[in-house]
Amino acid sequence: MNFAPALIQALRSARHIAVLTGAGVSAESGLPTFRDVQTGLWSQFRPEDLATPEAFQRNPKLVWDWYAWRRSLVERAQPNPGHLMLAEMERRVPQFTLITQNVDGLHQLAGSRNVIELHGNIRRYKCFDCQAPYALDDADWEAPPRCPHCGGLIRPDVVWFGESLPTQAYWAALEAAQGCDVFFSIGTSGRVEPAASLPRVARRARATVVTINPDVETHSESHSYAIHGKAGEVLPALVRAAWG
Ligand code: BV8
Ligand code: ZN
Repeated sequence: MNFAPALIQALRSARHIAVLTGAGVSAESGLPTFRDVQTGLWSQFRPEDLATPEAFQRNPKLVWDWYAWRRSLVERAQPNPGHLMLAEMERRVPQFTLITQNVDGLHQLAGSRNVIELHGNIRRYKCFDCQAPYALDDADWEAPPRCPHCGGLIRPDVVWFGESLPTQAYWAALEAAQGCDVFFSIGTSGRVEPAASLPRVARRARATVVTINPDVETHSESHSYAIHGKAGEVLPALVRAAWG
């Protein structure tokens, strides 16, 4: 795999690299992306219909079971070379910000340190009403437990459609997009706002923008590169080409 010399040069001279990842980065860890057809039990639902506060209030058990199923997949998943190479890239540049839409926690498991979780984390739980964090125990698999403080339903600590992003996380992501020299957008279909606008924010701030995705055709224009391929294959080659 070879890369435009100007891109390699931009990486080597970058002071601050920011990366936005989506479900595609975890695909090679065996986790289904949102675009994948929902398998089996969930084939009749769309994520947008399950990942909402209304769906949870209407049918807490259904939404709870969907997250319990996804969490069981996440707990068996291992970081893949794409995750590992992003942790390696962080060690090679003066400043590195990893902004993820994923809720699987695999970037942290791969060793990434500065991780902004825009949409929360499926391994964390909290009370729907008072937001108090809740330590799930195995007995809770069957149905959403009740909050010991207020009796509210316990839910996954993820951001649902129609819910605002954690303010701190979103501002930090905006700041990184505005201040970085190179902005990667890896494994995301770019359909969910406001995360999807971050690459445009970086472009407007004159960063070099790099997209890595099997559904783009490789092309380069000034300060904007698209690389066709899987994150787990492109990132090892790119890190090797830039930093040996
Ligand atoms: C907000 C956590 C407002 C939960 C997620 C109309 C009505 C209501 C709302 C809206 C509306 N129009 C717009 C909105 C806003 C809405 C939105 O954007 N909706 C979409 C559907 C249009 N956004 C929101 O509601 C957000 N909140 O706007 O708040 C507000 C403001 C102020 C005050 C109050 C409220 C909240 C959005 C967060 C939703 N939560 N996740 C959970 O996980 O269960 S979103 C979830 O879907 C993910 O986190 C991610 O963001 C998104 C999925 O996208 P991707 O990660 O890109 O995955 P996808 O499957 O789509 O694509 C995979 C890609 O990988 C593909 O391109 C594929 O080619 C590629 N790929 C595959 N294999 C590989 C690969 N790439 C590399 N390597 C590979 N091997
Ligand atoms: Zn509570």
